[in-house]
Amino acid sequence: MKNILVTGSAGQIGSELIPELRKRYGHDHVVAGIRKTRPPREVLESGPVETVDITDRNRIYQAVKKYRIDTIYNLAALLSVVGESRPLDAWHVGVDGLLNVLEVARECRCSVFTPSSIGVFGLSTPLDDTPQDTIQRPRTIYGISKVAGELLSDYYFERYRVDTRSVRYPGIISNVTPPGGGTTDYAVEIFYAALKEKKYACPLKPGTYLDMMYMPDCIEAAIRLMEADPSRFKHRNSFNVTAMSFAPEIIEAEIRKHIPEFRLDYRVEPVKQKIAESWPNRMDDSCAREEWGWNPKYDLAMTTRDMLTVLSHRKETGTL
Ligand code: AKB
Repeated sequence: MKNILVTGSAGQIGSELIPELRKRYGHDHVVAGIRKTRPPREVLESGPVETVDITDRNRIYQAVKKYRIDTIYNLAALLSVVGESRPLDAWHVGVDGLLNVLEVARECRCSVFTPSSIGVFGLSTPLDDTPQDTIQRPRTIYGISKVAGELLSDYYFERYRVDTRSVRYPGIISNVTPPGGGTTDYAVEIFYAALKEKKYACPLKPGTYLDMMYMPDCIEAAIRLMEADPSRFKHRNSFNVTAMSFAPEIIEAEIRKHIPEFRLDYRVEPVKQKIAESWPNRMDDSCAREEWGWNPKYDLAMTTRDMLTVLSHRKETGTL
């Protein structure tokens, strides 16, 4: 039986990963590490909760000892756009924080999952069918800290045999906790706007293709990778993973199949546009498929149907 600590529990991924981990491994075996922001009620009430700020190594150490933790899902991070307005914080949490987690993991023999991102790539990377092993010269502090995180995680594996694993997530589409501060957030906001206002002002230009994934696949990727037999790994930090790639006008067309009156216009935000243009159009994730069986279930049509079903229900019950 595993004992798991999740940092960044109030975030977009943490608030949905924790309930799934608790379902699979037992409610008392999954500790939600929180900081200032409160996670959803379900996370707070369904199992143990501890205050864990990853920039404080001692707090991580105490939580790991108290709950005899053997696996850490280290989700605490600042996303790409907010990182550009707070670069020192982005580095402090993304790199100093990760180093603290890795040090505790080395001492206490924990496995560590840390999400990386499409943000690790830049304009000198091949943007179509982006290979697993390629040039990584990002221009954002978020991307730079994620590259550093990938390298540190591999270093801790090579040097100390800490079992570090990670994936390069694309934009994540979800309906529990909003992402907040990312370049790909438009692909979540568009669904709320379509239902509430029947229109949306998109911050990215038409033709801006980006990789995306629906939350159930995002969670499956993390858990499946952490459960995988490492004897098949040729890589660890980090695997390209994607489920779909689209530009704003493609998701607009998909939403209009359900809400024909929906209209998209464009109010381009230069910071987001510049970041999006430096990220892949579509990654090649064949290494993840071969080395640990990555196999996403949700394409754009299924994601759109499910998002609109869930959010429509919330609209009818007055909770949207
Ligand atoms: C962001 O847009 O910053 C994130 C990411 C792709 O890493 N969603």
